[in-house]
Amino acid sequence: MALMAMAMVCHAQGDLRLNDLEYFERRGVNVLVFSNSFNGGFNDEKNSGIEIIHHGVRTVQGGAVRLNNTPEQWDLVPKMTDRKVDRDAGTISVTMRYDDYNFDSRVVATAKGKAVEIAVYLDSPVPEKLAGEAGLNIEFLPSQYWLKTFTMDGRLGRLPRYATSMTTTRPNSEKPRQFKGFRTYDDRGTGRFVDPLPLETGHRLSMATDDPSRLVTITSDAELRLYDGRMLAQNGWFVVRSILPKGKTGKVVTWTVEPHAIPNWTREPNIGFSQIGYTPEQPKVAVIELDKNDTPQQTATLMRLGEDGTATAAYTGGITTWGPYYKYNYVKFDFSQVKQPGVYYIQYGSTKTNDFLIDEHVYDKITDATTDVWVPIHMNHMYVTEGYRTWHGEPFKEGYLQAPESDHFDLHRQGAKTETKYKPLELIPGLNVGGFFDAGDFDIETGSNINVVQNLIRTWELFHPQRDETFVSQEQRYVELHRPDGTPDILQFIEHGVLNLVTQAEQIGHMASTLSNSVLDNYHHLGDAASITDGLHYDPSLKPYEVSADGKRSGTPDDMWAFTTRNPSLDLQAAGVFTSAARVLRGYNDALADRAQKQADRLRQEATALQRGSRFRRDRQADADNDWLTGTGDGNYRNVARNLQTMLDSIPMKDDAYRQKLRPAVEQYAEYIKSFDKQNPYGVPIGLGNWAGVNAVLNFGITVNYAHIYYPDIVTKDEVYRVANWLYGCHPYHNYSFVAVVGATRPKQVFYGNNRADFSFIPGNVAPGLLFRKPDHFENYDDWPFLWGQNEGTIAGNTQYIIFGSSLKNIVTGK
Ligand SMILES: [Ca+2]
Ligand SMILES: [Ca+2]
Ligand SMILES: [Ca+2]
Repeated sequence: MALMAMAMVCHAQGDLRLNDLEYFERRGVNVLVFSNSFNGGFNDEKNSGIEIIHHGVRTVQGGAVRLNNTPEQWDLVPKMTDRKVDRDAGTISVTMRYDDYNFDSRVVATAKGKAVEIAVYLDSPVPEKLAGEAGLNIEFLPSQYWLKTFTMDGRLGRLPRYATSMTTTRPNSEKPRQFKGFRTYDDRGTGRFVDPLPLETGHRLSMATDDPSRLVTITSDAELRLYDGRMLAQNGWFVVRSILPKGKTGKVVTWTVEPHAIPNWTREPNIGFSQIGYTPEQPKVAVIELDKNDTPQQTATLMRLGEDGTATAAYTGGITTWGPYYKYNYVKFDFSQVKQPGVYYIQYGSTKTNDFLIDEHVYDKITDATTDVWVPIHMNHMYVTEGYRTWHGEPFKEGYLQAPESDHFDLHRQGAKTETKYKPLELIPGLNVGGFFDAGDFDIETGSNINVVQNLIRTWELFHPQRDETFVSQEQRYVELHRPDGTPDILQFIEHGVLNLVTQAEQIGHMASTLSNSVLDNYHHLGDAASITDGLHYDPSLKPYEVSADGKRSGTPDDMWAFTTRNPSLDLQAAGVFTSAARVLRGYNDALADRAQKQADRLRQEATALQRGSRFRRDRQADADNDWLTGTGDGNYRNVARNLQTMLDSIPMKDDAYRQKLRPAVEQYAEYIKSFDKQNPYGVPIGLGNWAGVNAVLNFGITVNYAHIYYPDIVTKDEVYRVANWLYGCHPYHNYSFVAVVGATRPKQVFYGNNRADFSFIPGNVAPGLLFRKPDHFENYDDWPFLWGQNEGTIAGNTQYIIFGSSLKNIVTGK
C-alpha cells in the first residue's frame, strides 16, 4: 500500500496526463471527457460530457456542443457516435450527433501542461437552422460557485446566489426543437420563448478567483459568454459558451481550460460511521475513506464526552486495511468493545467526527419522520397542513381526462385505442380521490402505488403499529400532521392508497398505467401541488387562458390525463393487493373492503383470461423456483436473493418441514451476505446505475432481517446492522445520513423532494444515495438537490424503508 501511494505522489505533481482509466489527471484535478455520455435517459444530463472533478467534487460538467445558451432537462442532447483515446498523442476525441438536425461535430481534448485544450471540429458547416444556436458549452455547479468572485478580461464580478440576470424573448420558431417536440414552457399566448442574456462576455474568464479549490481559467480567441442557467430552470448551472461560427469547417472553436490545483492537495479523510449511533452490544466499525496519496494512521481513538463537556479517550485501537475500491483506499477502525452508553466522537489523526450516541434506544425513532411527516405530505387529493404551515392545497379538483394517443415525457405511453368507454380528452369521473404522489413529482404511478399499499399492508400485518399522529378526513379531504384522530395512521394510509386504485378499476375497468400531467410545462412544477392545474375543467371551445362565465371551465389545457393502455399483469398485481386490502380494511371500512374484493375477483378473472397465452412462462418460473429450493438447479446468489424473501414471508403459514427444507437456501444466503465484505469496504450491495439504488439496499436489509428472525443460528444478529450503518452515514463520499432528519447529528440537508427549489428536504425521505460516475467516482451532493439519481425519494422506496426500519427496531428490542 505504501509503495503504491508513493508511486502516485511521484507522477501526480506535474502536468495533466492521460491515465489508464482514460481521463486527464493531476493531483487535485480530474478532467473526464465523455466517460459518461449523454444518453437521453429522462434527458437529465448534468452527468455527462466533459466533466471536472476538482479536489474531489464534480463541479463542472456538460462540456459538449449544445443548442441552447442554458440547456434545460428536455432540450436535445447529442448522441455520442464515437470516442477515441490516443495515448501517445494525449488526446481524447469524441464525435457527437444531433439526429433531429443531421448535425455532426467532433470535440478533441488534449492535455497541454496544466491545462486541457478543448477544440471543436466540423466537417460540414453548422446547419442553417442552428447557426447562431449551436455552441461549445460547459457548466459550473452553482452551489460551489455562487458568492465567489470571477473576472472576465480583468473586469471583476461576483457569481450571484440567486438568478437575477437579464433575459430576452424570441419567436418560438427560433427555438431549437425540444425532446419529442414537447415544450418546457408556457408562453402565455405570446408565441415567444425566454432566452437568457449573458452576465459577461470576453476572452479570458477566471471562475472563483477567491477560492483556490474551485479556480478554473478559460481562455479563447472565440467570444466566451457566461450565463446563469437558473434563469430558466431552478436546476440550471452557470454556463460558459462560445457560439460556433457560421459557414466554417475544420477547427472552429478552441478553448484552453486550466483548473487550478492546490499543491500537494490531499483529500480530507471521510470517516464513515452511523450518525444515529450504536446499541451497546452491536458491532461498531468505522470505515475510513482515504485519498490514495494519504498514509493511513496506525490508530484511531474513540473520545467520550462527559456531562461537563470534557472529552476523554475511551478507547484507542489499531487501524486495519481493507484496500483500494475505485479511486480511494479504505481502512477500518473497530471499536465494538466500547459498550458503555454515552456521547462519543472519533478522532483519526487531525480529523474529528461529529458526536454520536452509544445507547440502547438509538433505533427507537428511525421510522417516525417517514410515517408522521413524509408519507402524509405525499397524500394526493387532500389539503395537508402542519402547525402554521400548509404543505399543499387539494390538488387536481377538475379530475383526470382520458389520455389521447401519446408519447410522454415521464416515460409513459397511451396506445391508439383507449381500451375504455371514454373518448380521448373526455373526463373520467371520480379519479381525483386517494393515492400518493410518486416522488419529487406529483403523478400517480399505479405500479408504485400498488407497491405502497403492499408495503403498508405488510407493515400493518407484521407489526400492527398503532401509532396515531395524523388526522385524516376523507370527507373533508383534509390531513393534519401531529393531530391524533383515534385511528392508526398506517390503516388510514392503506385506505388512502386503496381508494385511488379501486376507483381506477371501477371507473376505467382496469388499472391505468399512470395518472399524470398532460403538458410538460406543468410536469416540472415546483410549489404547491394544488396550483399545478387551474382546478377548472378544460374546455377546448374556449381560448387558452379564457375562463367560462360560470367560472367552472377554462381553455387552458392543463388537466391531468389517465393513461389507460391495458396491462393484464398490472391488473393481476392490483387484484393481489385488493385481496389483502379487503382483509385489512374489514371492520374498519367495510364498504371499501367490499369494493376492493369485488374488483380483485373481477380483475383476476379478466386478466387471467387475457394472459392465457403466457402460461408457459409462468410454469417455467415455478419449475425454476422448485429446482432452486431442492438444490437441483443452477441456483446462484442472485436467485437466492430474489426468491428468499417470498419464501421467508410464507413461513408463518407453513409447517416445520418447510422451515427445514429452506435451511440450505438460508445457509447459501448467509454466504451471500458475507460476500459483500469482499466486494466493497461497506459490506452492502452498491449499485452502479443511473439511479443510485437505495431500493436494492433496502431489499437486502429487509431480507437479512427476516433471515435472522427465522434462522438466528444461520444469519446472526450482527448482520442486521449492515444496511443501517450504510443508510445512516457509513458510506463513501461523505458520512451524512441518507434519511432526512434521521441521523441524530448530521442527516443530509438537501433532497430532490417537491420543495427542492428551497434547498430543503421533507422529513423522513430516503435518498437513493451514492451515484456512480464512470470510471471511478461516487458522489452524493448535499448542497445541490437537483440530481434525482442521487437525491430523490420515492413513495415506494420510502414505504419500503418503513418495513426495513420496523423490522430492525423489532430485532433490536427483541420483540
Ligand atoms: Ca413520476
Ligand atoms: Ca390517525
Ligand atoms: Ca384545468
